Amino acid sequence: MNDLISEEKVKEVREFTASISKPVEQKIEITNRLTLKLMSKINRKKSNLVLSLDVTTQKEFFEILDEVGNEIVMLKTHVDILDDYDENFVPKLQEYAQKYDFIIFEDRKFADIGNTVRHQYRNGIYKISNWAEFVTVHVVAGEGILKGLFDGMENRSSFMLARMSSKGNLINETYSRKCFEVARKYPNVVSGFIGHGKDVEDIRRFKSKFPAGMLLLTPGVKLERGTDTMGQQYITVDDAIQGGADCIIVGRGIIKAEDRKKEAKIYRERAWKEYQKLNI
Ligand code: 5BU
Repeated sequence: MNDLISEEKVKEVREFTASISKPVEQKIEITNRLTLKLMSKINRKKSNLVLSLDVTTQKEFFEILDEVGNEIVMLKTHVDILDDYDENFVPKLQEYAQKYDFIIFEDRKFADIGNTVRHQYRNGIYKISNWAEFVTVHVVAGEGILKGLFDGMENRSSFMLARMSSKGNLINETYSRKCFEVARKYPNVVSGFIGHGKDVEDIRRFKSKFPAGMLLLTPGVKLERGTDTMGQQYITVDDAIQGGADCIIVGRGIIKAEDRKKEAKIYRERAWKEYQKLNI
């Protein structure tokens, strides 16, 4: 018997069985304030839509936000791709976040030793820790990265990259499981995971292994399945939400649309409809 099934597999099956046999009515106590804030905004705004606003000028950035700001629960930035970043950007972004009622999330993907990420987060031109409530983290360098980022910080949290949407990425199941182990130790600064999957069942299996109370945000989402020319892979809104995504992250599906406002509404409504089916 021992030769037929590895200890790792046994552990995995146990965890999966435990996760699906939890009574539905069992309430999980979430203590991470940012997670609670996001969950309550999702419900209040009736939106699971995170816009990935990957444009390179402030003009375009704020024009698009004026069109779709009402539809989104959270805005995901890559602040370092702006050609014309200046000191006016952050105050204006914060005004927009107030006006349209969304959370600011910088997809910085920190990945270095604790001391370095500490400075990358607080210092330099962008001073991300001053304005982004959530950031993304590759825990590849070990848990010191979370200490470097968050020791001494208040009201800040992160999403860990536990799977990626890009073709040929090097993340495997063992790595994802290690992410869950680290996250379990830092529930006050980890709100969940970025993750993707090939279909609904695959995403469900992945999410079933999450530590209790952690959220799933899924990028690589469009209205139709497909790919781009640089390795991005898209699943549909329904795939993501039915698989257990709490939010979908959508970039070009919206920002390249002819009528961005209309398109954002379509994504938002589709996601919310599916989400309600699973969360009533
Ligand atoms: P798109 O235009 O919808 O393909 O943009 C997706 C965004 O999500 C983009 O900002 C990526 O950096 C981000 N992303 C992703 O696509 N896949 C991943 O696995 C992770 C982030 Br992590």
